[in-house]
Amino acid sequence: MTAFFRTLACCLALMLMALPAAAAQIGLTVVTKPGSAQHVAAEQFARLLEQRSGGAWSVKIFHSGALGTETEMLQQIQLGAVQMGIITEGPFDTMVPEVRVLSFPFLFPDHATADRVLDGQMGTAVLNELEKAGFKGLAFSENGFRHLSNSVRPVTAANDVAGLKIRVMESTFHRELWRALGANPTPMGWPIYSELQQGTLDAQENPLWVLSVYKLFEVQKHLSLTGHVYSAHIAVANLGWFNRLADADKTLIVECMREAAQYQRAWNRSQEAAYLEEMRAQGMQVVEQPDMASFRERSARLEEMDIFAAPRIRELLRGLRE
Ligand code: EAX
Repeated sequence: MTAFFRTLACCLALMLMALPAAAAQIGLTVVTKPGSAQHVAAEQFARLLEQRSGGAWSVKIFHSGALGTETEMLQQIQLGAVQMGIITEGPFDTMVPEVRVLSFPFLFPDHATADRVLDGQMGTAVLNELEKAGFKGLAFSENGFRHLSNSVRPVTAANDVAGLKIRVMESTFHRELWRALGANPTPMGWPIYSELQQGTLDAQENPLWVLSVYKLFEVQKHLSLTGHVYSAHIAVANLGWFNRLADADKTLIVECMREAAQYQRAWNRSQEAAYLEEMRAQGMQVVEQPDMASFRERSARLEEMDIFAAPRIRELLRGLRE
């Protein structure tokens, strides 16, 4: 009998040892919903990390504003209430003003240039700036080139922007950009459908996927393909949490996020033509080639403003342009 129980205990112990250790879970937050650019990157990261760690890591994605606006999400990452986030470049502005260099109008002429610069030394330099605010910068995925939509009039040149009540991201830089262009900007978090519907806002600017996923074509008649700002997403982690990880885990997390970012950029770009078709089919009036020289001229003065005065900000901007 005793021998039987001993064997049984042994078997149970072996069975327990064979079970994988409970997976360590990472909370990862994005403001937008499934099907959005942020969420596609988050899902791909989760897939890669779970696979490559053999299930030792799992990822819980908080989406659709479950943790508030992107500014609030950044605060929660700083506090360690959630470990990671994939956040649009704009809302970093108040915490790490150096990040605003990424959003300088017409900085990148095309996707290939954005990739080359962000995946190179200058991208790393910007990611390193995040550490002073308690973030580990992991990778750049993308929101995409931002275009202007509004419910008032076709915008064919910068003069047409005059007085438009436009929502901008929670960012000093984006607010100043739209002031310089002559609009009346209000910084606020995402989403903004009801404000556009009710007319408290006339305009917004975002990549085309946003018009589709959030059905903004229902409340915005006019679309101008301005592509004024290349909008990166920055994947970040709480710095203290990240630094306490084993070296192998740090490497794995960075590798999976970089790969997820590459995957997501390709995915995002492959959708653009279809989104434009959809906007036309939904009845939006599209100005395909607005007079971008007029936008460039007005936005160039931003560089002379206080928000670009700090030597490190100037240095980064110069580096990104080279
Ligand atoms: O999808 O807040 C914003 O405008 C961001 O671009 C967000 O990704 C919207």
